[in-house]
Amino acid sequence: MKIDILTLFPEMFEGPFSCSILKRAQESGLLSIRIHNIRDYADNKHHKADDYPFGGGAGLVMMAQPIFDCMDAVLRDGPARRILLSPRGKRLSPELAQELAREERLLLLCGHYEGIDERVMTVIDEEVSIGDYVLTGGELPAMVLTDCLARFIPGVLGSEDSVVEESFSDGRLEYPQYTRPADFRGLRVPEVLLGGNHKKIQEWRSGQSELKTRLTRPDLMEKR
Ligand code: 4HQ
Repeated sequence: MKIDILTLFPEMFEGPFSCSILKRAQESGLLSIRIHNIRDYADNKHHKADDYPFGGGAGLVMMAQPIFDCMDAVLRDGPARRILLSPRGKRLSPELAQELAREERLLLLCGHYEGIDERVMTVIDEEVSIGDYVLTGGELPAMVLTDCLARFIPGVLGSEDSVVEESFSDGRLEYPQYTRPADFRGLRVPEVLLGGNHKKIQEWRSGQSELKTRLTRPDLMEKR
């Protein structure tokens, strides 16, 4: 899968995309991420990509021209599903992430400042939100979306971390996990996990998942 990200702050992506699973996914060719600096496409001499809003008001608005030209350049390589990260979009869910992971190519547009010239919406397919809170820009949401959907690309997770065993896949939270030592400062690992009875262990884990979910996220149980 190919993801092109359009942003005014390309440096923000350096850390999260060059570690751990996202790094490995790119190295193995399962995922290709390209970051594009919108400012590079501004046709004015100071490479200005934002301006005051018509009608007045606080803050700056991202200009249409640099975004259109950046999108044109990126889309010359072929079509992509074009997504704007925005609080007014459809809420990111495991279902949406899985659907997006099946796409050949995505273009993620990150807004900053007070907003984007509304005419950009004519070249956007859909808006996606990562939750009902306001961030300073669409960069973190683009990283969250990329991370979330990468897990659904076949081969990205090692066989040890299975996509089906994790939180939300069946509408329940994960059961508690432990590793060595069995006794840490007097805190003991539940006895059932130390014996080799796999049926008993499965039952315990399932019970814990249910208990935890009922306690902290009863809304998830409703959904099932
Ligand atoms: N933004 N989910 C970009 C968000 C947001 C969200 C606020 C997007 C600022 C400029 N995006 N604008 N929540 O808070 O996606």
